[in-house]
Amino acid sequence: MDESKFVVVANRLPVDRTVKPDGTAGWRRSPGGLVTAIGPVMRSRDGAWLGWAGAAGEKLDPFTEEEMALVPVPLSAEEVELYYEGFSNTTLWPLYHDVIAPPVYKRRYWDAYVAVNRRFAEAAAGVAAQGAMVWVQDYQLQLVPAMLRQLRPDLRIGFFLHIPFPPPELFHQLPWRRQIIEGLLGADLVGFQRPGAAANFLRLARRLLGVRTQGSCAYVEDRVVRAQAFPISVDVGELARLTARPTVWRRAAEVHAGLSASKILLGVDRLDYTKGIRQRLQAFGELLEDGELKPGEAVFVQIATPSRERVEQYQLLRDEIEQLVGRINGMHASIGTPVIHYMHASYDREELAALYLAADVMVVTPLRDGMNLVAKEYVACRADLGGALVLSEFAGAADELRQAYLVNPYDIDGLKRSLLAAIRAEPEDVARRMRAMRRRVTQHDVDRWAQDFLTALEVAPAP
Ligand code: ADQ
Repeated sequence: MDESKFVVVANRLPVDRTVKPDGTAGWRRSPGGLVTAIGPVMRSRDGAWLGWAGAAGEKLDPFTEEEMALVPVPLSAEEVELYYEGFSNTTLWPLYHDVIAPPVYKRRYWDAYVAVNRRFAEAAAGVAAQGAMVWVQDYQLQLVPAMLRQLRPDLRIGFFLHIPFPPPELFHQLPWRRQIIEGLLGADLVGFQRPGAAANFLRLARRLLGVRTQGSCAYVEDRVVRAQAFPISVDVGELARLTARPTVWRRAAEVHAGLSASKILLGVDRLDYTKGIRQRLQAFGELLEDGELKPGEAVFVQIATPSRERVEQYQLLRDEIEQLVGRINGMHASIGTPVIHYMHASYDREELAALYLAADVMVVTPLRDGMNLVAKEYVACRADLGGALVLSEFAGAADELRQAYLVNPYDIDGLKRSLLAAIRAEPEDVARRMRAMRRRVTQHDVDRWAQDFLTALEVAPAP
């Protein structure tokens, strides 16, 4: 494969393996938002994307798919367990999300994280052309910037963290806290979802490493590292095209007609303990119990995508949510009319868009979330100005979507009040709020996010 002037490094490649109707194996673009955001830039800059192809122990040669040069980085089964399920999702994920679940600190996890990060850095060093721009993604690869800089001081290196970055009070728990900050400081530009996260990072660089900082800059030896917020967004154009399709409108009407309640409340999340699914169901259940809501008045549809199913905390969460759904339905449903419809499944974009259109109230209540794209997708789909958004103040999206019904998901009484207010809101009020939120999301879509980040990286002082 030729050397590339633009390289993306992410835990996963942007494609999933499929079996075609004729039985042969192939690849299909992953549904994730990252490829939507970066795909166009990749094609226009002739870029290469490095990542794991998704099957343990498999070694693949570079290949081209969807007009993108893809470079698979292999992971053994043990590395998937220790680096991915272990350090990434049992140590860093809970630590970076307010320790909602207790993080597990195991030296074996850390060793695997270092080894895998080194493999990614070496692979990137091997495909990047002289002076190329390399964009490293997310918490699984925080050591890559410094490792790569050591191998290739000529590169311009950017890093973007998709999840929150914790305050020093929590980050200090991490036995390898210095190494992580050193790893990130290898980049020229470190991007976060919220300004507070960038501030946390700069504070940690000062405290742990004695680095001098001023404004958004950290001075590391003879280099300047900038830390700044670049709030990610959604592909507004794609969602507008989807919701303009008559099939999607018909499906939305069908969903509404099929549910025997005047208002539909909707939750769409990966099944993750950070998403506050329990809190929102509890609030809904209590409204029915108090008699403030009648079963025919509102129905809750909760779609939960299976996620990280080999990690114990996720198995426990699934049991807990399913028990709660069962309990609330057991108390308030009648034959043929459950009060909660719960689906443990992944849906395609068209069905998701139809559900967004059918939902009178979108309920997004994470206990902590880097951004939360579901909230922005809902807003992007509601060109009709219908639909109220209940949004946790602990989601990055709350910085921009100020006209949502903002809630503290830990405050169940407050959550109940906001749900009721959203259910009973006057259409003019709903439209006024939605119009303002749409203005924001339309002007700051995912394309703008990628452009803003890459422009900032381009103007970073040359290495
Ligand atoms: P996630 O934690 O995965 O992302 P989110 O931002 O909500 O959370 O993105 C989820 C995506 O998956 C959305 O595009 C949504 O439509 C889709 N999705 C969810 N449930 C689905 C289902 N049942 N079927 C089909 N699709 C479904 C991480 C961070 C976030 C940050 C993003 C992007 O945790 O805070 O916003 O990265 O940076």
